[in-house]
Amino acid sequence: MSSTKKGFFITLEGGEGAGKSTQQMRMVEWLKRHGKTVVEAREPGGTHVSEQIRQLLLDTHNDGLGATTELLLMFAARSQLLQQVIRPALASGDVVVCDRFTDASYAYQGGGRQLGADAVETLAELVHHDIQADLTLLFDMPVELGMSRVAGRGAADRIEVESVAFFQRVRDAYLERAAKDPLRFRVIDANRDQDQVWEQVQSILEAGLGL
Ligand code: Z5A
Repeated sequence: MSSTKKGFFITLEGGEGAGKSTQQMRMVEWLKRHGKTVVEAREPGGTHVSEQIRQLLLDTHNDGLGATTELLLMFAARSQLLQQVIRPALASGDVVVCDRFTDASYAYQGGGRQLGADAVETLAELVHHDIQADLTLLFDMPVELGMSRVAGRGAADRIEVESVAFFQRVRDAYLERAAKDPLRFRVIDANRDQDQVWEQVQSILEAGLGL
């Protein structure tokens, strides 16, 4: 944890349909019951400006958006979220729970779009050299299974329409990052029922926060 903050920063990562939002709801409720002040966020999004950038990013009409433009927009949304939400909350000692953060840029833009890790690292250094997640839960499952979970929920957005090969690169990039930083990452087998996944999440939180 950086010396400039007192709070605790938890991020949730994984492919689509991995169950992040489902587990985030349980986490937040559980943390509050344990007396924590919790600030929730999601990426891209979480502020007025960042939600507008999210719309740009996910709109299927923007099919000509270049990979580098996409990466820059992810970091523009992130920079605003850090300024308005994450930095103040951590400075106040809160627990911040964020559905995706910079690891998603390494996975989707670095891996999926094949921009590579160096481009992402350069922007991460610029935007939040002083802030890193304290704990990252990576919800991992086979790509096709995740896609089948979300298949019935309406029109796919601009990123969801990507190929299985794209999402396989995303998964590989996530697992590679997790292997390089085992102290921060916990890889969770997301291909189990919600209660089994939650049981593991809960024990990770207990250990991570000393509860
Ligand atoms: N993106 C990026 O490219 N670069 C970046 O830097 C960042 C993001 C920050 C954001 O979309 C997109 O932006 C995302 C990555 C990209 N694109 N994709 N693809 P989002 O936030 O709207 O989408 P998402 O993060 O992929 O969310 P999701 O698809 O909703 O997945 P989820 O939150 O992990 O899953 P869920 O909503 O909790 O569950 C999905 C369904 O499965 C739902 O019906 C649940 O009831 C069900 N579910 C959940 N858990 C289970 C279990 N255990 N068993 C069975 N069914 C389950």
